[in-house]
Amino acid sequence: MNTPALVARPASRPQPPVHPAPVWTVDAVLALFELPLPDLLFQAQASLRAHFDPNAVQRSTLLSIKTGNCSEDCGYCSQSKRHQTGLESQRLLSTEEVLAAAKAAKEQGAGRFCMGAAWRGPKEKDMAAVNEMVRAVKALGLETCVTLGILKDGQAEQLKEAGLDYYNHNLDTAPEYYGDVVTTHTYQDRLDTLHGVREAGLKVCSGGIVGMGETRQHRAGLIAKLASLDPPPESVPINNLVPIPGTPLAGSNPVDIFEFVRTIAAARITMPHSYVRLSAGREQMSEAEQALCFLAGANSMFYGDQLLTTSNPGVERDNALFEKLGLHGV
Ligand code: SAM
Ligand code: DTB
Ligand code: SF4
Repeated sequence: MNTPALVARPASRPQPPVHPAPVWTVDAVLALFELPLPDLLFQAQASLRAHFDPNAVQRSTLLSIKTGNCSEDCGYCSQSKRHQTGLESQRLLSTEEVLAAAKAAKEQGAGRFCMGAAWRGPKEKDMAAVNEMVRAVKALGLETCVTLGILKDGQAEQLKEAGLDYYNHNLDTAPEYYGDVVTTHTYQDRLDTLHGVREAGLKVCSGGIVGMGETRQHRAGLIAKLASLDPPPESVPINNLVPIPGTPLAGSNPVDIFEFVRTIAAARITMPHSYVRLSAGREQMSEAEQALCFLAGANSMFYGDQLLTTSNPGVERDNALFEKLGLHGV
């Protein structure tokens, strides 16, 4: 019998997995939405279990580092200066203020700290302060994420250099519905920023909002667009619209919970390697509704009592929910 010779392998660095994006058409995603709910949930669970620990939930804590007085007219947003929402504006926080919040988030168990600014995009003079915040938060051993709006050439590279892990920039809805929600920038502006973020070597966090008066076709269009980014975003936040009095979308009909769950499941199935985040809107959901979202493949959430300008279930409530469901946070 021949004994196989032991061959020394050349030392090689582990390579990041390459997941070429299959092209998801809107019709193919619509077909998922139209499945009977048990079939859809079964597919979503199978996909989750093939790639992730199905009982682990990634937890990110949000902080608004610059609040309100935004030039843009996004119809859902409390922070646009064009909407009378009564929100109090707040200049850019200091690094010390940000660091105190990040330390508290870490102590509570968050794995990632996300800093959001109500800007169309950062001015060059803002970048030094934001870079300093990223460096300081990263040094705590937390993953870092920022959402600053549309980036100009070179800004994503600066953030990468400062130690940023993720850039959040949502497509928010289907391309053909975006103009009904926002008129001060375009869908193409959003895609261009996502492209620049990728080119700079950052991880992408991009998702959208459900419940803005869009149709099922639009929801499928959003998911198809996200899934067809090459590669797809590593993190996909699915927000349920938080209606803000004074915004144009305040009176939107709330979307049926099963339709929201279907959107999560469609994201899970079409982006099997991504974290799908059950994002804004949990405050308005029952525990059973949130549990359905986890069954549909959500494996990430915002953790902490505050989103950007609205509230989120506090850590005690979330810890109790995890205990009841047998989930663990990461
Ligand atoms: N100004 C930056 C931008 O627009 O990209 C970053 C902050 S912006 C508030 C980040 C995201 O929060 C939006 O793209 C949207 O998906 C989400 N969002 C804002 N207001 C919301 C609301 N009322 N309900 C649900 N999601 C909301
Ligand atoms: C995302 O998709 N949702 C977060 C985060 N990315 C920046 C923001 C939710 C905001 C909800 C409304 C508010 O608190 O102002
Ligand atoms: Fe400004 Fe962002 Fe709100 Fe739009 S979503 S108004 S860009 S803060």
